[in-house]
Formats: sequence, C-alpha cells, structure tokens
Amino acid sequence: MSVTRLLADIEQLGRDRRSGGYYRPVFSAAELDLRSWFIAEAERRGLDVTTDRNGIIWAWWGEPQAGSVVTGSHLDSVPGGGAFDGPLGVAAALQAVDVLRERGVQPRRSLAVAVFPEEEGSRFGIACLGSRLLTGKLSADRARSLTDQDGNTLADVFAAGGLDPNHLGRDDEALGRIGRFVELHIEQGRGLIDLGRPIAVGSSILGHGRWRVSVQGQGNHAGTTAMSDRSDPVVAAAEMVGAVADLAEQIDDARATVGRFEPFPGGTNVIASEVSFWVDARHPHDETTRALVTRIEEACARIAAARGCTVAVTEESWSPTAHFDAGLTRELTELLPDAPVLRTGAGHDAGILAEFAPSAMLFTRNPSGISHSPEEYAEDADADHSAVALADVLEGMLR
Ligand code: HGY
Ligand code: MN
Ligand code: MN
Ligand code: MN
Repeated sequence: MSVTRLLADIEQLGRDRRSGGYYRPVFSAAELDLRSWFIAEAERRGLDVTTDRNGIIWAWWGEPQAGSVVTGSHLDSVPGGGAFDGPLGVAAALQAVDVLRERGVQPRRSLAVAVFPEEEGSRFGIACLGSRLLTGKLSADRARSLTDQDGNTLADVFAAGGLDPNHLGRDDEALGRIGRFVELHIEQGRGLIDLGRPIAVGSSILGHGRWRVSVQGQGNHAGTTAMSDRSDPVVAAAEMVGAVADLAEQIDDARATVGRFEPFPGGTNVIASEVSFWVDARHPHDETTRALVTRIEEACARIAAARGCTVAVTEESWSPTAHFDAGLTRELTELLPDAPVLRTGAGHDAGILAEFAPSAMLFTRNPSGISHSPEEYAEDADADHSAVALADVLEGMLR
C-alpha cells in the first residue's frame, strides 16, 4: 500500500478548520485515532504491537531484542501543522515493511516501527518528550509536573491515555533493543528544491532550545489609567519580541522565534497584569545560541526596567546540536548515491536517540519549502520513492 494511500486514510484526523492544517496534540482525540490507525495498519502486517510505559508504540517484525533495527517518527503535530511532518515517516515505514515482504526479505535481526509521542512538544512544551523520557533526558518527575494550556497535568493526560504516570521514565530495556535508528521525515526547508533532488541523507540537527519570558506589570482599567501611570507588560513584551528578532538578525545562521504570546488576563479593555511569551532559539554552534539568549535576557531586563515592569526568563528545554552516526550516514549515502547530505534546523526524535544508538535520517523533498504550516507537502512520487529508499536502507541493515 503506497504512502499516499496510507496518508489519505488519516487526512481528516485532527483537521483544524481555522488554519486549514492539523492540530494533533498528544492523547487528544485526533492523536488517539491516529494511534489506533497505526496499530491497525501494523497488525494488518502481522507486526506485534505494544505501547510502552512512556507512550511509545513499537510494532515488531521479529522478537524484541538487543541490536534490532528501528525506524519510525511521530503522529502528533504543531497547531496549524501540515499533513506530512511526522506521519510521512510513519507511513513510509509501513510501506517499507510491505516492500521488504514483497522482496521476500527474511530479516536476520528484528525490525521495529516506532511512533514517539509529543515530538512537537505542542501540548506540554517539551519537544521529543517520548524519546527524552525513554532515554532519561527528561526525568519522570519533571514530566509529571508539566501541564498543558488548559491546566491538565501530564500525569492525568497520560493516565487517560491508558498509561501509569508513576511508571514513566528511562527504559533501559527498550533503549537496549535499538541497535540502529533511521527516521524518514519531510524536509522542512528548501534544500532539496534548490538541489532538484527527491531525497537527502541527514547529517546533523541544529542545537535548539525554548525559553519562557514572563513579564509582570500592573493590571488596570483601559479607560481610567493615564498613559503616564502605566506599567503595561504587553508594551514591554512587544518591545522585547522586537529585540529578540533584532538580536538574532545580527548573528549569521541564528534563528529566534516567538510563536506563542499570551497576555493575562486578556481583556480588550484591560491593561494586562502579566504576559508570557516563548523564545525558540537555534544555531549550529551551541555556544552561539547560549550567547544569543544571554543578549536577549539583557535586553529584556533593560526594557522591563524602562517600562516599570519585572521580567523572568526560564529555560524550558534544550537540545544540543546532534550529529548523526558517521558510519551509518556513510552507509546511507553509498546506498543512495544521488542523495545529497543536508543538515536540518528542525528537531527530531532521531536527534535525541543519536546520543544512545547509531541514528540517521532521510528527508523527502517538500516543494513548498514550508513546514509547520498546511502548505507543507510531498509529491506522491517523491513520497513513494523515499519509502522504497527507506526499504533499501532497512534491507541492508536486516540482512
Ligand atoms: O520544532 C522542531 O524543530 C520540530 O519540528 N519538532
Ligand atoms: Mn517532525
Ligand atoms: Mn515539526
Ligand atoms: Mn521528528
């Protein structure tokens, strides 16, 4: 069954009418439907499916054992996300199993297709939550303390999803089974368009982190408070957001984004008492990202003082620059000689796993060059071609 056909089966799940894209936060009704879809497709292929203590779904061809080959990606999305970020890698893995079966491949080691929860961090704020729990990069206690924007705790949400929140955390047994990990993902930039190629091999992931900026001011009445009497945290925060962009623009290859900005209490005729906004900062060199964030903190302090407000900047998550396994990457480029080697500015579970098992990535051309948006897409031919390329890669590892 082709990738296109597989993705067509889920194209209505989690549609977000307002954005025209998708919103599939972890353990939402949409993501639970996607989990059911994946489990049904995996079982249809005779794979043995289990969901582990951290909510990762493993679909096994062969006994779960050390040194297995693992592929897969995620099914959750950002708000207003596209149809391919995550699901393409999962659907391609399912099609790769079909291709290997059609070729009569008898694996000499086990293969698992894995689906990692909360890769986007859209619900609880920490990207790659599932792979961080699996590897211990995120403690179970910290995870349990997280809440979503409606105040639901991760513990309650995971319990509602059928997991025991007291059982979250590093899973050496599951981790020990990963001999090699390969994630196929839609490209989230223009590399393959500019090179005119359908597939790339990944080299590295830019280090990236998320910082919460909380600005406190004086809530008051919009009509009875003279401008000279205000400590308006929205005005201060707006200047800070401008400073974030200005500072990032001064550093080659740096990226800093404010995509979430929340005044409280949020009334039209109310001067806010506080504003929270989040900075996503990235750069190929981790020390440069850190230096940029320091400059942002200094600018925020200066602006807050000038506006009669106070400000606090707290790091919420950090992923150092991840380099994929050189030997595995070389193997992929030898198998796929036409595929260029590209770094990516987007985070992936493969970036977390790279520290624990030889990991690599394949990227599929995205003619829009846009991602985290409904405009993201892959041509059917490129999607199917990359699933066959994934099958070629897996066959080499399974023989
Ligand atoms: O945000 C990222 O880089 C990834 O898409 N989670
Ligand atoms: Mn993704
Ligand atoms: Mn993404
Ligand atoms: Mn990913």
